[in-house]
Amino acid sequence: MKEARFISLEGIEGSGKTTSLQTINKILDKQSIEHINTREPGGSSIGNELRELLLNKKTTISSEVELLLMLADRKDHVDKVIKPNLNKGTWVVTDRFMDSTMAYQGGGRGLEISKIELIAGALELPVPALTLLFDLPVNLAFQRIADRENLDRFESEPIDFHNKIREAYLRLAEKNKDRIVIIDSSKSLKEVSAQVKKAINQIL
Ligand code: Z5A
Repeated sequence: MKEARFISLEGIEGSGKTTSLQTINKILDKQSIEHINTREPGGSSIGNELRELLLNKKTTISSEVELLLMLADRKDHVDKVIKPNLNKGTWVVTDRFMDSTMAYQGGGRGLEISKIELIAGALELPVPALTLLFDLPVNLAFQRIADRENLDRFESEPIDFHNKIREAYLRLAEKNKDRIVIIDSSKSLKEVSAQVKKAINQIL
């Protein structure tokens, strides 16, 4: 049995993570690799309740409380879903993980990165073997999701917030070249799928 791998998908809103999950699933299925798809926030049962709270536009919380709720969601997700699956040999592909917190609560909300690292450091979180960062200009991502109704608490933030998040992601990629692969998500679906295949094949 191949050692189970932990893969995370990251990027700004509408960057194409969910779309590329299908490509990844096909590659893993072809190799008969057992895997699960999960997401944050909301990957565990209490996580679903936290997700509702975090995405609800009526929720008014400070950036610090938002950070703590994201980390609470992550700890429960890791303990109940991610670690048990990796331990039994099942690969885990998660739509968002720790880099989202660094980019959104750090880059977007402006919380100090060292403080985020200090709190998260106490939680014994696994580090993904591979992170695919779906990168594209914010205006293109927003054009792609323009027909969405009822924007959530993050989607309703101004464009500048999302630009800061994109920049924070690119800084993370620069610092973690061993793990983060940038996917140029501004390209066609076919071209994006080819980039994803290349990255996944490298860890097979
Ligand atoms: N958040 C946080 O602040 N801190 C944290 O620690 C964590 C999360 C874990 C969760 O939102 C929010 O929580 C998120 C950050 C915050 N909010 N924001 N902003 P979510 O899970 O509801 O939303 P999301 O993760 O951003 O998903 P999304 O908006 O659905 O985006 P996506 O999955 O990356 O994109 P997609 O649905 O695959 O694609 C979007 C559209 O583009 C779709 O119509 C596709 O058909 C189309 N598409 C995709 N690729 C292409 C290409 N290549 N060409 C043309 N069209 C394309």
